[in-house]
Amino acid sequence: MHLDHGHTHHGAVSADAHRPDGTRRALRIGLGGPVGSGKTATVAALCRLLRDTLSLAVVTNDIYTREDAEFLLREAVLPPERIQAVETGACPHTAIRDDISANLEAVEELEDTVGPLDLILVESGGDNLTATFSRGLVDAQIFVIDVAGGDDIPRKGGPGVTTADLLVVNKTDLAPHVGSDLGRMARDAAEQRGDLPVAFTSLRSEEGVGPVADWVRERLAAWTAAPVPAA
Ligand SMILES: Nc1nc2c(ncn2[C@@H]2O[C@H](COP(=O)(O)OP(=O)(O)OP(=O)(O)O)[C@@H](O)[C@H]2O)c(=O)[nH]1
Ligand SMILES: [Mg+2]
Repeated sequence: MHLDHGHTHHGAVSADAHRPDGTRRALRIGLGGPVGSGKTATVAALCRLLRDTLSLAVVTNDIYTREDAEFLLREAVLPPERIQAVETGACPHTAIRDDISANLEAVEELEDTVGPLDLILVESGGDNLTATFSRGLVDAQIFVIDVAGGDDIPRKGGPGVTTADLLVVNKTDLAPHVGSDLGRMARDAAEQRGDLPVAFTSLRSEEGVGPVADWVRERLAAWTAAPVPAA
Protein backbone atom coordinates (compact mmCIF):
# COMPACT_ATOMS: atom_id res chain seq x y z
CA MET A 1 0.00 0.00 0.00
CA HIS A 2 1.06 3.57 -0.50
CA LEU A 3 0.95 5.60 2.67
CA ASP A 4 0.51 9.26 1.91
CA HIS A 5 1.98 11.87 4.16
CA GLY A 6 -1.23 13.68 5.10
CA HIS A 7 -2.67 11.13 7.54
CA THR A 8 -3.41 12.08 11.11
CA HIS A 9 -1.24 10.35 13.65
CA HIS A 10 -2.75 8.54 16.55
CA GLY A 11 -0.97 6.91 19.46
CA ALA A 12 2.73 6.91 20.29
CA VAL A 13 5.16 7.44 17.44
CA SER A 14 8.72 8.55 16.73
CA ALA A 15 11.43 8.47 19.34
CA ASP A 16 8.96 8.06 22.19
CA ALA A 17 9.88 4.71 23.73
CA HIS A 18 6.46 3.67 24.93
CA ARG A 19 2.93 2.99 23.87
CA PRO A 20 -0.05 5.04 25.00
CA ASP A 21 -0.63 2.54 27.83
CA GLY A 22 2.90 3.14 29.17
CA THR A 23 4.41 -0.22 28.14
CA ARG A 24 7.59 -0.24 26.12
CA ARG A 25 7.08 -0.23 22.35
CA ALA A 26 8.88 -2.56 19.95
CA LEU A 27 12.58 -2.06 19.26
CA ARG A 28 12.95 -0.66 15.74
CA ILE A 29 15.97 -1.67 13.71
CA GLY A 30 16.69 -0.16 10.27
CA LEU A 31 18.54 -1.98 7.48
CA GLY A 32 20.14 0.21 4.83
CA GLY A 33 22.79 -0.17 2.16
CA PRO A 34 23.46 -0.19 -1.58
CA VAL A 35 21.09 -1.81 -4.10
CA GLY A 36 21.26 -5.59 -4.09
CA SER A 37 23.63 -6.02 -1.12
CA GLY A 38 21.26 -8.44 0.63
CA LYS A 39 18.99 -6.33 2.85
CA THR A 40 15.84 -8.30 2.02
CA ALA A 41 17.70 -11.60 2.27
CA THR A 42 18.92 -10.55 5.74
CA VAL A 43 15.40 -9.54 6.80
CA ALA A 44 14.00 -12.86 5.53
CA ALA A 45 16.66 -14.90 7.33
CA LEU A 46 16.19 -12.93 10.58
CA CYS A 47 12.42 -13.50 10.43
CA ARG A 48 12.86 -17.25 9.94
CA LEU A 49 15.27 -17.47 12.85
CA LEU A 50 13.48 -15.20 15.33
CA ARG A 51 9.77 -15.58 14.55
CA ASP A 52 9.20 -18.52 16.91
CA THR A 53 10.49 -16.69 19.96
CA LEU A 54 9.69 -13.03 19.21
CA SER A 55 6.69 -11.04 18.00
CA LEU A 56 8.01 -9.54 14.76
CA ALA A 57 6.95 -7.21 11.94
CA VAL A 58 8.63 -5.72 8.87
CA VAL A 59 8.34 -2.44 6.96
CA THR A 60 9.87 -2.39 3.47
CA ASN A 61 10.70 0.72 1.46
CA ASP A 62 10.79 0.41 -2.33
CA ILE A 63 11.30 3.16 -4.84
CA TYR A 64 8.39 2.49 -7.20
CA THR A 65 7.23 -1.04 -6.42
CA ARG A 66 6.39 -3.37 -3.56
CA GLU A 67 8.93 -5.96 -4.67
CA ASP A 68 10.66 -6.47 -1.34
CA ALA A 69 7.36 -6.89 0.49
CA GLU A 70 6.14 -9.23 -2.23
CA PHE A 71 9.29 -11.34 -1.93
CA LEU A 72 8.83 -11.62 1.84
CA LEU A 73 5.15 -12.51 1.36
CA ARG A 74 5.97 -15.13 -1.27
CA GLU A 75 8.58 -16.64 1.01
CA ALA A 76 6.03 -16.53 3.85
CA VAL A 77 8.67 -15.37 6.32
CA LEU A 78 5.87 -13.81 8.43
CA PRO A 79 2.06 -13.75 8.23
CA PRO A 80 1.01 -11.13 5.63
CA GLU A 81 -0.50 -8.76 8.20
CA ARG A 82 2.98 -8.36 9.72
CA ILE A 83 4.53 -6.96 6.52
CA GLN A 84 3.91 -3.37 5.39
CA ALA A 85 5.25 -1.70 2.23
CA VAL A 86 6.04 1.99 1.81
CA GLU A 87 6.63 3.32 -1.72
CA THR A 88 9.19 6.08 -1.46
CA GLY A 89 9.38 7.62 -4.94
CA ALA A 90 12.74 8.61 -6.38
CA CYS A 91 14.72 9.26 -3.19
CA PRO A 92 14.63 6.32 -0.79
CA HIS A 93 16.85 8.11 1.72
CA THR A 94 14.29 10.91 2.12
CA ALA A 95 11.68 8.49 3.48
CA ILE A 96 14.03 7.12 6.16
CA ARG A 97 15.86 10.31 7.06
CA ASP A 98 14.04 13.55 6.28
CA ASP A 99 10.32 12.92 5.83
CA ILE A 100 9.82 9.82 7.93
CA SER A 101 6.05 10.19 8.37
CA ALA A 102 5.02 7.37 5.98
CA ASN A 103 7.40 4.99 7.76
CA LEU A 104 6.29 6.08 11.22
CA GLU A 105 2.73 5.53 10.16
CA ALA A 106 3.50 2.02 8.89
CA VAL A 107 5.27 1.17 12.15
CA GLU A 108 2.41 2.54 14.19
CA GLU A 109 -0.20 0.69 12.16
CA LEU A 110 1.67 -2.58 12.72
CA GLU A 111 1.77 -1.96 16.48
CA ASP A 112 -1.97 -1.23 16.39
CA THR A 113 -3.03 -4.19 14.27
CA VAL A 114 -0.68 -7.05 15.22
CA GLY A 115 0.99 -5.72 18.41
CA PRO A 116 2.27 -5.94 21.00
CA LEU A 117 5.49 -6.43 19.04
CA ASP A 118 9.02 -7.07 20.31
CA LEU A 119 10.85 -6.04 17.15
CA ILE A 120 10.15 -4.16 13.91
CA LEU A 121 12.66 -4.38 11.06
CA VAL A 122 12.60 -1.43 8.63
CA GLU A 123 14.30 -2.08 5.27
CA SER A 124 15.36 1.00 3.35
CA GLY A 125 15.21 1.16 -0.43
CA GLY A 126 18.62 0.38 -1.93
CA ASP A 127 20.60 3.61 -2.00
CA ASN A 128 24.16 4.85 -1.88
CA LEU A 129 26.79 4.83 0.84
CA THR A 130 25.50 8.02 2.47
CA ALA A 131 21.94 6.88 3.26
CA THR A 132 21.26 6.55 6.98
CA PHE A 133 18.10 6.40 9.09
CA SER A 134 16.71 9.15 11.27
CA ARG A 135 16.99 8.32 14.97
CA GLY A 136 13.37 9.40 15.15
CA LEU A 137 12.44 6.35 13.08
CA VAL A 138 14.75 3.58 14.31
CA ASP A 139 16.59 2.83 17.54
CA ALA A 140 19.52 1.14 15.84
CA GLN A 141 20.69 0.60 12.28
CA ILE A 142 22.41 -2.09 10.30
CA PHE A 143 24.29 -1.18 7.11
CA VAL A 144 24.56 -4.04 4.62
CA ILE A 145 27.28 -4.05 1.95
CA ASP A 146 28.52 -7.03 -0.03
CA VAL A 147 31.88 -8.31 -1.15
CA ALA A 148 30.87 -8.14 -4.82
CA GLY A 149 30.44 -4.36 -4.56
CA GLY A 150 34.23 -4.08 -4.26
CA ASP A 151 36.55 -4.71 -1.36
CA ASP A 152 37.47 -1.03 -1.17
CA ILE A 153 34.01 0.00 0.11
CA PRO A 154 34.95 -0.18 3.82
CA ARG A 155 38.03 1.94 3.12
CA LYS A 156 35.94 4.59 1.34
CA GLY A 157 33.88 5.11 4.48
CA GLY A 158 30.75 7.25 4.34
CA PRO A 159 28.15 7.55 7.11
CA GLY A 160 26.66 4.05 6.59
CA VAL A 161 29.97 2.21 6.82
CA THR A 162 31.38 4.48 9.51
CA THR A 163 28.48 5.05 11.90
CA ALA A 164 25.97 2.18 11.55
CA ASP A 165 25.49 0.28 14.81
CA LEU A 166 26.30 -2.92 12.92
CA LEU A 167 28.11 -3.21 9.58
CA VAL A 168 27.27 -6.40 7.67
CA VAL A 169 29.61 -7.53 4.89
CA ASN A 170 27.43 -10.02 3.03
CA LYS A 171 28.00 -12.59 0.25
CA THR A 172 31.31 -13.82 1.62
CA ASP A 173 30.72 -16.95 -0.48
CA LEU A 174 31.41 -14.80 -3.56
CA ALA A 175 34.75 -13.43 -2.32
CA PRO A 176 36.93 -15.98 -4.17
CA HIS A 177 34.95 -15.44 -7.38
CA VAL A 178 35.16 -11.65 -7.43
CA GLY A 179 38.67 -11.40 -5.98
CA SER A 180 37.64 -9.59 -2.80
CA ASP A 181 40.06 -9.71 0.13
CA LEU A 182 37.98 -10.28 3.29
CA GLY A 183 40.95 -9.64 5.59
CA ARG A 184 41.49 -6.27 3.99
CA MET A 185 37.79 -5.44 4.29
CA ALA A 186 37.87 -6.35 7.99
CA ARG A 187 40.96 -4.19 8.63
CA ASP A 188 39.56 -1.21 6.72
CA ALA A 189 36.19 -1.52 8.48
CA ALA A 190 37.87 -1.64 11.89
CA GLU A 191 39.87 1.46 11.00
CA GLN A 192 36.72 3.37 9.98
CA ARG A 193 34.55 2.12 12.83
CA GLY A 194 36.74 1.82 15.89
CA ASP A 195 34.91 -0.43 18.35
CA LEU A 196 31.64 -0.67 16.40
CA PRO A 197 30.90 -4.26 15.35
CA VAL A 198 31.22 -5.84 11.87
CA ALA A 199 29.60 -9.13 10.83
CA PHE A 200 30.68 -11.16 7.79
CA THR A 201 27.80 -13.21 6.42
CA SER A 202 26.81 -15.51 3.62
CA LEU A 203 23.09 -16.05 3.34
CA ARG A 204 23.55 -19.03 1.06
CA SER A 205 23.15 -21.21 4.15
CA GLU A 206 20.38 -21.21 6.78
CA GLU A 207 22.65 -20.36 9.69
CA GLY A 208 24.55 -17.66 7.76
CA VAL A 209 22.61 -14.83 9.40
CA GLY A 210 23.65 -16.08 12.87
CA PRO A 211 26.02 -13.22 13.81
CA VAL A 212 23.38 -10.63 12.86
CA ALA A 213 20.70 -12.47 14.84
CA ASP A 214 23.01 -12.59 17.87
CA TRP A 215 23.54 -8.84 17.63
CA VAL A 216 19.78 -8.23 17.31
CA ARG A 217 19.13 -10.39 20.40
CA GLU A 218 21.73 -8.39 22.35
CA ARG A 219 20.16 -5.08 21.32
CA LEU A 220 16.75 -6.37 22.26
CA ALA A 221 17.95 -7.56 25.66
CA ALA A 222 19.45 -4.12 26.34
CA TRP A 223 16.26 -2.41 25.14
CA THR A 224 14.07 -4.56 27.34
CA ALA A 225 16.33 -4.18 30.38
CA ALA A 226 16.55 -0.39 30.23
CA PRO A 227 14.06 1.46 32.44
CA VAL A 228 11.08 2.89 30.54
CA PRO A 229 11.89 6.62 30.29
CA ALA A 230 9.39 9.07 31.74
CA ALA A 231 6.72 10.25 29.28
N1 LIG B 1 25.80 -15.43 -3.38
C1 LIG B 1 25.05 -14.76 -2.53
N2 LIG B 1 23.95 -14.11 -2.98
C2 LIG B 1 23.20 -13.45 -2.07
C3 LIG B 1 23.52 -13.40 -0.69
N3 LIG B 1 22.60 -12.64 -0.06
C4 LIG B 1 21.74 -12.22 -1.00
N4 LIG B 1 22.09 -12.72 -2.23
C5 LIG B 1 21.41 -12.48 -3.52
O1 LIG B 1 21.63 -11.15 -3.91
C6 LIG B 1 20.49 -10.62 -4.60
C7 LIG B 1 20.01 -9.34 -3.93
O2 LIG B 1 19.59 -9.64 -2.60
P1 LIG B 1 18.47 -8.79 -1.88
O3 LIG B 1 18.31 -9.33 -0.52
O4 LIG B 1 17.26 -8.67 -2.73
O5 LIG B 1 19.20 -7.37 -1.84
P2 LIG B 1 18.63 -5.98 -1.34
O6 LIG B 1 19.74 -5.28 -0.66
O7 LIG B 1 17.38 -6.19 -0.55
O8 LIG B 1 18.28 -5.27 -2.72
P3 LIG B 1 17.39 -3.93 -2.97
O9 LIG B 1 16.25 -3.97 -2.00
O10 LIG B 1 16.96 -4.05 -4.40
O11 LIG B 1 18.32 -2.78 -2.75
C8 LIG B 1 19.44 -11.74 -4.56
O12 LIG B 1 19.50 -12.43 -5.78
C9 LIG B 1 19.90 -12.61 -3.41
O13 LIG B 1 19.50 -13.96 -3.55
C10 LIG B 1 24.70 -14.12 -0.25
O14 LIG B 1 25.08 -14.14 0.94
N5 LIG B 1 25.41 -14.76 -1.20
MG1 LIG C 1 15.51 -5.35 -0.78
